[in-house]
Amino acid sequence: APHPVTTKTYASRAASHPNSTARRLLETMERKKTNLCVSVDVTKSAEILDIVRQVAPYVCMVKTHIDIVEDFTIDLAHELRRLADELDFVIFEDRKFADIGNTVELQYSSGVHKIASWSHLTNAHVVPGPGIITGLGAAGKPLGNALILLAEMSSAGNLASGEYTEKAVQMAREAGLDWVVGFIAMHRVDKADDPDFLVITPGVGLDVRGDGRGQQYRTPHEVVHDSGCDVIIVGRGIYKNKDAVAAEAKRYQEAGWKAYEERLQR
Ligand code: 5BU
Repeated sequence: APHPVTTKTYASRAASHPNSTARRLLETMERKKTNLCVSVDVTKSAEILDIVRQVAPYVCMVKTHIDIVEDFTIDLAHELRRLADELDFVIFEDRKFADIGNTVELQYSSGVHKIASWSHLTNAHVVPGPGIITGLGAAGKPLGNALILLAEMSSAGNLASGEYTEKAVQMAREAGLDWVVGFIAMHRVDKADDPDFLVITPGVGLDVRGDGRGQQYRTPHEVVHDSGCDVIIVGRGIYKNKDAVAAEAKRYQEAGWKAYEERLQR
């Protein structure tokens, strides 16, 4: 049976959310009628900013891998943050932290990237145990940021399943919704009486089922309607064809929103 939360609107979920980043995300989704997050996995600052400007009308969130940028300066991060306010989206740095609490706090707040200062949302593996959540929280909570945990992955043969996934959900419950707001997962991993977690889902494509390197794609309908996920993450499906970036973003926005509206009818 579908999780009860899947029939609630994004707006109603925003209204009662204790975390300001999750609230902003859910409000943005409702206002712009989009559950699309574009993953901008290109290596030049100018190209990142160009794609972000093109997709902005169709997204609730932009996802980065800041460590792939060859000409990174902190100006890029500041410009992304400025665009997030001007063009109305949330920033998700897909950092996948995976170390002890003390180290991840430093990796999150310091170094050249200073992720906590500009990325509203980031994510962490649960393999180190709950210390990773408190370590990141020391840097991110005072800034109003949010954290999601990797409960599942999209790639073939990954080990995040079964008991591992259940333990990730248990760790989120214990952390509190004011900091850990949900999961990277392929389906609703939470239970009916859980807090209102967000399920954010990569591995989304309308045209192909894989990339030959382990990625596995499902359609927005499979992800949002059938599996009850909240946000679809699309990378190459949108930015690969340089002449159709805005058109592809619109296509995924429409497909994702239609799947959400159909889910509300269940
Ligand atoms: P794609 O081009 O749509 O395949 O990109 C997917 C993005 O999502 C890419 O940045 C990955 O690093 C990211 N991702 C993923 O594909 N699967 C996962 O389980 C997680 C992240 Br977590």
